[in-house]
Amino acid sequence: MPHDIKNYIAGEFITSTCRFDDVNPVDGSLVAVVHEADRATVDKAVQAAREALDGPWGLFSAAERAALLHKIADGIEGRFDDFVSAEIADTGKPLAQARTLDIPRGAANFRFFASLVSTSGTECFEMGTTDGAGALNYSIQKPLGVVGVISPWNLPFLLLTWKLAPAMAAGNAIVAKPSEETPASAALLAEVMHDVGIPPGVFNLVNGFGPDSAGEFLTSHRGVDAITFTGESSTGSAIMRAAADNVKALSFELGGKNAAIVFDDADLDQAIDGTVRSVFSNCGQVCLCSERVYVHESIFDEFVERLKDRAEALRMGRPEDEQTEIGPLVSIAHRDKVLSYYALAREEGADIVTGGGIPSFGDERDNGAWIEPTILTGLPESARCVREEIFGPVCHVAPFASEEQAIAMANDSAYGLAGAIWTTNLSRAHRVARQIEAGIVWVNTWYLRDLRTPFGGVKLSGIGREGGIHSLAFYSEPTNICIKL
Ligand code: NAD
Ligand code: 6OD
Repeated sequence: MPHDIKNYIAGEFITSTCRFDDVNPVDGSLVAVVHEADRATVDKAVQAAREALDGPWGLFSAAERAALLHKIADGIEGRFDDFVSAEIADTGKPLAQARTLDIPRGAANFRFFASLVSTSGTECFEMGTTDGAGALNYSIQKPLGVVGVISPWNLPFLLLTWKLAPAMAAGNAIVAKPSEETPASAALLAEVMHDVGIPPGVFNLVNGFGPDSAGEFLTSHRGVDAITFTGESSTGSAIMRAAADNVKALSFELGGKNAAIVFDDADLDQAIDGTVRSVFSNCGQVCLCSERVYVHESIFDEFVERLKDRAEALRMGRPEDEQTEIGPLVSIAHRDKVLSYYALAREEGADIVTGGGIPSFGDERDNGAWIEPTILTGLPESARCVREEIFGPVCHVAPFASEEQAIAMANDSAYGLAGAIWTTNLSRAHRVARQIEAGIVWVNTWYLRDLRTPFGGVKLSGIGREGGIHSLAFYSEPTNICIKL
């Protein structure tokens, strides 16, 4: 019997008459029935958040907020297996990944920002004055107020908590809307928040869709002071328009069409391992995944052959199977989108090195959103498949002749989120990394994360940076106090 996923407002779990299905992409089975928040429900959530700011939460010290954040992390760890099961049921991602990345990172996000807010200070400037007595400037950090958190489906828990934790650490009150595709881990988090005693209204959860639903009601709400959003670039544009009326603060982590560059001096085993990870992890549904792989012409054929062998060896299977390396896409609708790019690649003249279709299992998985890992070659750089984000287990591999050409090809994109460089030449690594137009560049690795570092994108890939002090800076409003001595 599928369970109900409710909204959580002012410390209470709220039902709704309008409901939608949460579907498992492994086999199309029903995971839960989700109560959709209408405009009045979103109004209530924003009101509850505002009242929380005026209540005890507004008076909590950073140390008190940090202590609560640690309790949330304890609560997540205490129900670790429930979170893992919820994330797997919504996304179909392998158990091994949910257990080692998605859920531990959720808890780590709370612990990290708890410790950062407990230890961070503010600025102080002494200045001279004409009377010789001087003046002292110091700044204090206030919360922005009510923060709307809108999150996507690819790493649902990791990306929700990545925004929630610093926003709460900085003293804001939250209205969060998870993706309609993946509401289950957020609903569990509401239970944890409730159980560990987060004051009512500090964390509110509303479920629903984007346009003309909870997403739009929240982003256009005049009682919301800031929106922090992760998702598609086109959704970012829509949210920007909706948020314009009361000039909300915005932090956007958007789409990518990330390049990997493999030089002829790369450790090829390492480069192949890393590229398999950077193309196919989470079935290609990580915003940081490499969808464009540029390989020096002298090693191109060998690289493509070895990448093909590795793609074909990926163990596709049920998420609960410890051996599974790749699961389905998140939904049939998303699979239709990715398949339309596989068809477009053929029309555009690509060579399909491997994949290009959907697997057949002969069991209930044929009702799921499974797709083949796919490698393309032979497309011109102007092809739509090379320019547009596909967000599936697919890359296009192209040869380059010189370092300058590789950099130019990597930068010839409307996006600028992440890049990966594979080389054993240290000077080249530094020289090339700084020329890549992206917010994050990895050298001889991929998706290695230190939570203190700035995270975000340039061009269509986002606005602003989060991570470490950059998150606390976004979620806080500094006030300068100038004392004439
Ligand atoms: P999406 O933009 O379709 O949806 C994200 C969230 O926005 C969902 O909660 C959705 O309901 C909501 N939404 C949709 N339309 C809205 C509207 N008009 N107003 C308010 N809310 C609205 O993205 P997705 O398909 O869930 O996620 C995949 C995309 O996210 C990819 O483009 C990927 O690159 C990007 N992404 C970026 C990062 C990053 O850090 N840069 C991280 C993860 C995913
Ligand atoms: O690891 C993170 O902090 C992060 N924001 C990852 C984003 C992944 C995109 O899909």
